[in-house]
Amino acid sequence: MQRYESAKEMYAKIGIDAEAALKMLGDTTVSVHCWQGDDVGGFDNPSALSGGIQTTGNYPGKARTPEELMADIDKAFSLIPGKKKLNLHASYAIFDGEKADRDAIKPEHFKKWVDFAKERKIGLDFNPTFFSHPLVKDGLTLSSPDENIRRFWVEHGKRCIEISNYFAEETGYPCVMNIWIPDGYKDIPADRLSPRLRFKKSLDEILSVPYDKSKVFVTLESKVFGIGVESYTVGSAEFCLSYSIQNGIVPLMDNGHYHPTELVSDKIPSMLAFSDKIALHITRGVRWDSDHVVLLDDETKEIAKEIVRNNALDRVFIATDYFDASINRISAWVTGVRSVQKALLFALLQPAEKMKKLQDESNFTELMVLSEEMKTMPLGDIWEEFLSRQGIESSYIGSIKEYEEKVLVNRK
Ligand code: RNT
Ligand code: ZN
Repeated sequence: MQRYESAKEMYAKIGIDAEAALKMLGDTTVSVHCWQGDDVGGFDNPSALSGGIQTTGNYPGKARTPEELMADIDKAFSLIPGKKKLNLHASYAIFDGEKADRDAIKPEHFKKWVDFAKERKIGLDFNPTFFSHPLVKDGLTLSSPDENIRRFWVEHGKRCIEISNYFAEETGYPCVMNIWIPDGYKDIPADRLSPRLRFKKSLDEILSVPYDKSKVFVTLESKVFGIGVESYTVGSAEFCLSYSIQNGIVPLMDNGHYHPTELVSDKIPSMLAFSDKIALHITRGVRWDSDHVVLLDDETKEIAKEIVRNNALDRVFIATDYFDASINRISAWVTGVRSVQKALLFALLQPAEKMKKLQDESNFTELMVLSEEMKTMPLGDIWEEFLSRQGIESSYIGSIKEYEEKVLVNRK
């Protein structure tokens, strides 16, 4: 308390209202991906993870059933402050009786997730799963030249829009439905345009399903390459941005999806100039799209700054997307989501207006000095206050170890 009061005063001296920052952070929702809990496994079929993404590591305690995954999410959520949503993939359908293939999944296969969300008063986001399935033919789904394959996946997309609508109706929270396809080629293709035109046609067909656009936000995620898909990706940045803008859906950027020197933080304001809403998958790529756990690092802070200083907290759908199987998975969730929130708090505690003014006055000397001074301000004390007001302990390793010993180690 004392530390908070003194930190608050320090911020007040440079014109920053820490209370207002805490309020804004408390009102910001982070959509937490369910797939950290089981290494992107899902429950709908035994196919290995495909699509050019990979989890590495074999830390004990991976969730094997919906019940285990739900328990783990509860554990993680109890250690994560602030507003949360749960982000599901279609592959997490729960079949009680007969299984339905991806082109035939229905809302009822997600009823248990809806019950889970309702009990916890949280919203649900959704993702069609265009990977880890035998009908991914030659690495292609919505862009496949095989009409049967393409149609199967279009049908999957349509079913997912219906499920997203159901999520929004039932939970009372809007649902963000993200389309990402792994389609691409390992080596230099002979034809780069036709697959993209087929993808475009498939998206048009999926989006022809009627849905409530005030409740379901369809996003389209771009990428530069995946493992085994090094030379060409159908859903490139230019393709996805252009399609989104032209068709009134929401562009989504994952900060692991570009060349290592390209920064999503710099892309955010460009997208905000053209799109009312944008969406993010916050991750940490180490040399490639490795999906390491998000940390409070420079790019995460820079992403947060671009959201906050452009007054865009209500225009950006913030989600996490990473999967590390080499460490305790609950800890991975907590560390990653808390890092996003800390970065947002860091951004909320910046004298943004003053800094903009310095830039406009070409006073780059003072801008640099002030930016550096901000880095050693007592952010941690404000963060601790955020946690303590919600009754969440700052240090979570003890709680996670206890859960590991009691629950996770028994999963053999
Ligand atoms: C893959 C994309 C995609 C997936 C999830 C599981 O590179 O980032 O968002 O990680 O859909
Ligand atoms: Zn992603």
